[in-house]
Amino acid sequence: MFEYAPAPESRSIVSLEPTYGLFIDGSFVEGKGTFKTVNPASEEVLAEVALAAPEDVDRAVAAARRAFGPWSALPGAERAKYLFRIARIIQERSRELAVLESLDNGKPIRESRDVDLPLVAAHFFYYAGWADKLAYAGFGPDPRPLGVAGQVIPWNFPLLMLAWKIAPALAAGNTVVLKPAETTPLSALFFADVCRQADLPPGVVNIITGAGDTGRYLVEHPDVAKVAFTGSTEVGRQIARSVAGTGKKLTLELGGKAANIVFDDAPIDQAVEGIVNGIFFNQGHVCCAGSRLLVQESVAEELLASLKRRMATLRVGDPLDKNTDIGAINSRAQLEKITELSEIGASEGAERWSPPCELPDRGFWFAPTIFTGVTQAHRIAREEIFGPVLSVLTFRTPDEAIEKANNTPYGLSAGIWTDKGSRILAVADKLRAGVVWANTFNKFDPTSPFGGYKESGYGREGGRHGLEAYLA
Ligand code: TXE
Repeated sequence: MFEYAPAPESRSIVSLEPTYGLFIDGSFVEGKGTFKTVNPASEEVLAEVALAAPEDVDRAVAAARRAFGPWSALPGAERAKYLFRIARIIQERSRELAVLESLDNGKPIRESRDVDLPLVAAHFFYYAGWADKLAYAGFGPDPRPLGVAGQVIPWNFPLLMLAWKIAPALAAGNTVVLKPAETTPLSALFFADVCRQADLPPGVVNIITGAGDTGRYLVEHPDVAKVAFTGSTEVGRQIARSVAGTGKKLTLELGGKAANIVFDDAPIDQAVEGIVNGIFFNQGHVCCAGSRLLVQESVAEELLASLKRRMATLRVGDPLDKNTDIGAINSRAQLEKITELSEIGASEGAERWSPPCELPDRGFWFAPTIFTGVTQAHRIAREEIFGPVLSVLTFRTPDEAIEKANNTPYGLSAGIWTDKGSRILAVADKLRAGVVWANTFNKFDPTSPFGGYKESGYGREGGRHGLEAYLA
């Protein structure tokens, strides 16, 4: 009998150096210190990476400042050429970058290859198309770039978050200093190499690696004109405070606790796929994850039975195996946070269920988990877990669903599953969420603005709105 057993995507496609420097003014340079980045699926050290000290950040910001004059003076069509070139090189190197992303982050190769990388290239193509049209697009008669953008990104979609931030910044004529997260610095450094390959003028993009202190120094730097941050609400608050009164333009994309609402007329099989995608995609390390399932009482039993059957088919394991559905948790710290909140959920009386699954001995892993019998008082219904853990609540009427969905300090995204188009419009209108998906979930496109209300932050990334954040 023929057995289909494809080999894991080879990591040999990625050639890693033992050490990586900071990318400043078009060259890799040493920093004051170093730190290690590990593969979360094996805990092996992938590389040693420079830790940027304040004087390194100063150098990077100074390089970006020098580059700003000539870069912003280029005709938009010329800037577009660089962005198109970057987009094409990303496409050419997409297998290498996808494997790298899965090694450093732990996400399944199927996702990095089929979701992250195509979207990264799409963002550069999309914003390349804008670079020569800014004057005619209603941004005002003379839209101007802001200057040096200081950008700090998280570890859940390292290269995609970089693309969301760098592509519009460059299209609008700004220069950039970007700091990736300390657990996933590698793809940003490979992106620096892409910039060199594209002959991007030195200083237009600078990548500094380091932890929170490096990020804080960057966003507080007086020569940074624009701050863009994606990460925890707590750090977002600190940044908002430090930027207040400085005249810097700020966008924040923070946490979420999205409601995925299933009405009794929804196609159940389709809804189950959407629920699985909503919470288990990228190990649930997704700010807009559908982490609260609100299901109408009359179909709850049927839906949960079907969801459990589907969850039993999910494969947890080697991120480089094309059959893997759920990869490694990005870090020990994140695993501890997920474990702690899951224990709290059980101790507060919710019922925990996971399918039987064997987890590897080494590395950071968490089985797909659902909690039923959750009430709004439970911490797992209120706090962002940022892992493969779903909290299930029920409702009887659409009004109750809306009330529960909005009962959160966050407001990033939501999902609606129903057969009635009129209900989609009526409910979506009342949900206080930046993105509402109907009969689908976690769909992204460079043309669509993305961002939140309330503690999920402010400002929009993507689409035309994403450019406004980088224009005076
Ligand atoms: O986030 P941090 P962490 C949520 C999620 C997760 C929790 C903690 O719930 O469990 O946050 O994750 C840099 N000034 N999200 O600790 O610390 C840091 O180096 C400037 C949701 O990883 O916010 C990294 O590059 N920068 C989120 C980035 O901020 C600072 C994605 C994010 O790290 C800084 C990630 C400071 N004072 C976590 N302190 C989402 N919205 O998708 C840290 N950093």
